[in-house]
Amino acid sequence: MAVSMLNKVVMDDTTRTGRWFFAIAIEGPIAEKLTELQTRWLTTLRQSDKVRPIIANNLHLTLRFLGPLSDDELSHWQQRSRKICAQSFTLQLANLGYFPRAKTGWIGVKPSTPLTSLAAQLDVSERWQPHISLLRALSADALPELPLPDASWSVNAFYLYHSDGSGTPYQRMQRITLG
Ligand code: 2AM
Repeated sequence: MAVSMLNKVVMDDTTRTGRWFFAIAIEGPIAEKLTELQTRWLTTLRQSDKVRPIIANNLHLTLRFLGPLSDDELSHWQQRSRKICAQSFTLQLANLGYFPRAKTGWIGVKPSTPLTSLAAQLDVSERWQPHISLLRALSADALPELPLPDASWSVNAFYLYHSDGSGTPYQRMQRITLG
């Protein structure tokens, strides 16, 4: 099993495969609201059996996708994350959206300068669009008109995640606390 210690992640056979990414975890009341929204969204679909809701434990907002990493690359990103300089900030849920190529339905967040600045410190691409994925394998002609949760929450940390690609809960390997 991979080991997550204070600020040290040790690669093992599990983590030499799979993907790594930095993300903000979505938990507690916000995760509950989004699970309800997933359920409401599913009821609007004709072929809901093919659609895969993201499990509550995996709800997150990706800051920077890293993909598979070598030991040296992991060490590089851990060093980078230790140098992040950012204060806690508030995020607010916004609109629904859809990525046709990824066949993913998501909910966005209201524009946030602290969020953009945090992502910039992780060298996100210009095309980065902050979102929380909710439904995979979704074929959407149009987005449903659903009552959206009016929710805001405080972001005090983000995580270095590892995914083995199987859809089981992502592992949080390192917590990076914001000031
Ligand atoms: P998402 O943020 O849109 O949900 C782990 O695979 C996470 O990294 C997923 O949540 C995924 O999408 C995000 N991600 C971003 N870019 C990716 C890519 N090119 N390939 C796979 N996952 C990617």
